[in-house]
Amino acid sequence: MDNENVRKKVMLSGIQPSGDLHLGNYLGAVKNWAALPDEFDCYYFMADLHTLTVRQDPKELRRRSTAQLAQYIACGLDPTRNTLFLQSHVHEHAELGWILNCYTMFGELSRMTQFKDKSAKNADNINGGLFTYPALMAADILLYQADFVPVGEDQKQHCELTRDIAVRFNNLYGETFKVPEPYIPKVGARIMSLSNPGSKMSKSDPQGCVFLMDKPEDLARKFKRAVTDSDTERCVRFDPENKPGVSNLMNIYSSVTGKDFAEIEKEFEGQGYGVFKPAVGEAVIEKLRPIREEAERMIADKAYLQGVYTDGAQRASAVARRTLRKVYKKIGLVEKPF
Ligand code: ATP
Ligand code: LTN
Repeated sequence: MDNENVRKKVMLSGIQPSGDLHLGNYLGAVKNWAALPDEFDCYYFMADLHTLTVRQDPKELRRRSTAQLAQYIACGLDPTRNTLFLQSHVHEHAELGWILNCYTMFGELSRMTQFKDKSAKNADNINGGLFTYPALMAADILLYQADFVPVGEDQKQHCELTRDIAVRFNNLYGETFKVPEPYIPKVGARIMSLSNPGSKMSKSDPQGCVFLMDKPEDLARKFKRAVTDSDTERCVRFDPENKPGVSNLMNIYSSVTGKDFAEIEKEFEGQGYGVFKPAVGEAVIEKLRPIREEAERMIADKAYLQGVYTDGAQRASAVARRTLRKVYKKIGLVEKPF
């Protein structure tokens, strides 16, 4: 099976550089991606075109796009073993995105819950891109003939639509696209907000969110202030239903130390939250320290990052170009002679 000629299955995912990466992105996504290149041919990108569906500060978007690349690498995505690139650098995404818009139904797009949520949050800017976003996401995936798409729960609906678009196109024009499957990693960490354990950790809630680039003193403060539960028991026990705050902290502690819940309960037996919370903070600080330091070094080395994203875009483009050419031909566009 080690035969070089056997095509590895393709894995592809992206994160929007609409905020800095946080512990949820790391434990729920990027950390798991780092283990995959032995088995899969992996493509990971900064979904900068998607980010434009919500108004951005141009300077911040530019900063975050390359900072996110640095963080991907610092989290363990080796650029020699994974194809890492900026979505906007591979123009085939926008081109196939347009084509697939013409194979995606208004009714389908209207049913997307993310569109409904984001429209409610950005009532003054419900633009066309926000509505047709899933067609661009389908293009991202189908260009690389991806077998698997690692995503969280909230993106499953978009993955389903991608499959429907691929099948529709294949039925009309013959086998063109690989029909991808969502890939839910075995260790699926769902990290909740430190300030509100009822909702997932998200960049839109900075108080309850642990950013990978947070300074140790900020991390310590966030964990000290983490909301725990108002039950009278006040012991460290895993019980997501009745003790969501403590259980979330245990989940975080377990993910960064590798200890299981029974070990953690034993370790903190007889001790209150006043000991447990700073201990979780300390473990996270130590886990994130080398990641932050390495990312900072790379962010200061613009030439290095530029080399990585140039190489990544060239490799990605070579694959994307092949699919796009096939699509153009199938739908009746005249082949470009140059
Ligand atoms: P938003 O605030 O816009 O909802 P987000 O911070 O939740 O964004 P996404 O860009 O939607 O982050 O997520 C990128 C990836 O990180 C996805 O694969 C998602 O499943 C994962 N992820 C995001 N938040 C968490 C979380 N709290 N726990 C586990 N995984 C997460
Ligand atoms: N929609 C995703 C980001 C994203 C993506 C993709 C994920 C854009 N294109 C292709 C997987 C595959 C999000 O908002 N998290």
